[in-house]
Amino acid sequence: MQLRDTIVAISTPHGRSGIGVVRLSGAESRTIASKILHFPAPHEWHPWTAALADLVDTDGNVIDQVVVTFFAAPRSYTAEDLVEISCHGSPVVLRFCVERAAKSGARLAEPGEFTLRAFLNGRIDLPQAEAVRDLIEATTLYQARVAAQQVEGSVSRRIRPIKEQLLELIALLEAGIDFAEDDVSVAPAEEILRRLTPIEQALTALAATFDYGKLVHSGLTLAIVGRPNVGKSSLFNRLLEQDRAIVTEIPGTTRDLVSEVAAIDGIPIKFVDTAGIRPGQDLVETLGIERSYQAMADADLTLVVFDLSEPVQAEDTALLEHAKQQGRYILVGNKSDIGTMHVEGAINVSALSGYGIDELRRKIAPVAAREQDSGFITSVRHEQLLRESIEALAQARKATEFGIPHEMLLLDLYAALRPIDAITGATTADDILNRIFATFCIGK
Ligand SMILES: Nc1nc2c(ncn2[C@@H]2O[C@H](COP(=O)(O)OP(=O)(O)OP(=O)(O)O)[C@@H](O)[C@H]2O)c(=O)[nH]1
Ligand SMILES: [Mg+2]
Repeated sequence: MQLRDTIVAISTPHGRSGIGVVRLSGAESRTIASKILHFPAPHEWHPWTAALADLVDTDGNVIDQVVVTFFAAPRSYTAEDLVEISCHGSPVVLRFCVERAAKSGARLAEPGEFTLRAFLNGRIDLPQAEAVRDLIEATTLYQARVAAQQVEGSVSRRIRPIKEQLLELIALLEAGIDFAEDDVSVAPAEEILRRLTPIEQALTALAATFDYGKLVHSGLTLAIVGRPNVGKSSLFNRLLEQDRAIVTEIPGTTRDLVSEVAAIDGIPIKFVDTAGIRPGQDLVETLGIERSYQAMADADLTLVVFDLSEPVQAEDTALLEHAKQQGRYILVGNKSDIGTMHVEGAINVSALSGYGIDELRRKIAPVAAREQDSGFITSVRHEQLLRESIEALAQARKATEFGIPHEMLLLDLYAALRPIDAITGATTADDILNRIFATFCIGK
């Protein structure tokens, strides 16, 4: 990839629309734009000002009337000279505009290259670039808000002071080694441990925010299971607030998995309604039951539904045991409007009347956690790097406790620093950069 080239791409989605934007970035942006546009009067490129122009073909025929905006370096998205041409949103016009720009000296942009340039030019760091992608891909407003905070630099703001402490410790030990003859006292083990502890704690706390961050970023899959007729499909419909699954009083109504995505408090949740589980039925139902078990295995969270209007049965408890082994589950006692049974640990609801549903929703999406400060991490990449760093610090702790020479200890500390740098992009290898920006689309 040549980063000196001026690049061009359509930055709006495919298809027809009111307007479509072609973006040019690089030193030649204005020159190239001038070749494909006709301005009504001799044109001065005033930055951050919109101007009207005609997009013309090589014979001077007008193809479209466009609005052109020039963003002067470094105050542009890429921190380079950048020209945005807003055409009418016709795919043929947009493609024509890009082709003309390409023939006039621009290169077609690679996926994510606009954002990559912003990063390489130092306008944003890596977590911010990744957050731009998340912002564009957000499916709920809450996800967008979290991504927007990260675009503002919320992740780096939390990491910076931790890195600072680590650098200070490294400097302390380096000084001890470099100036061993010059009477600079070598740091005693207690001093090193005293400085290591807060670094380890801060990184561990940050890594732990991923539990919640993952939920925000990817949402979760939720399976609703239980015996036939306990009201799974009714609960499913109630949680979705739509009549999606068939409900009847006949046990064995649901035969196959039914799934639908809805957001609870901004977290996208894929609800899966399943066939009621009971032994020895016809072939179709047996196959459906197999799928129910599979859905439970695939889910991040399972709602195990009991019917409060009937005594708990052996099948109920067997299913609950199964769910416990699979991971996170919530026990739900349904039909509380007519039921009198008490089930230990269950949230009582009525899918029919809506009673208890809000409480259940709050249990599904742990809103309480969101009130924590905004600097949580949502990226698997960040989590893995934090874990690497924490491991290296644990090594450093051991080395200190065993009185291992500081040269060796420093190796561990550098090993802890590298992943932190990789998060913010201070020292990131090209292959990692390529991997990150390849997940962008062209034009971003
Ligand atoms: N009174 C009362 N009836 C309910 C409630 N929830 C469901 N029902 C009734 O229970 C019957 C079974 O409901 P479904 O939602 O089809 O039950 P299911 O668990 O999906 O059943 P299968 O798909 O056969 O496994 C229907 O007649 C519902 O109207 C509730 O909270 N209260
Ligand atoms: Mg059903």
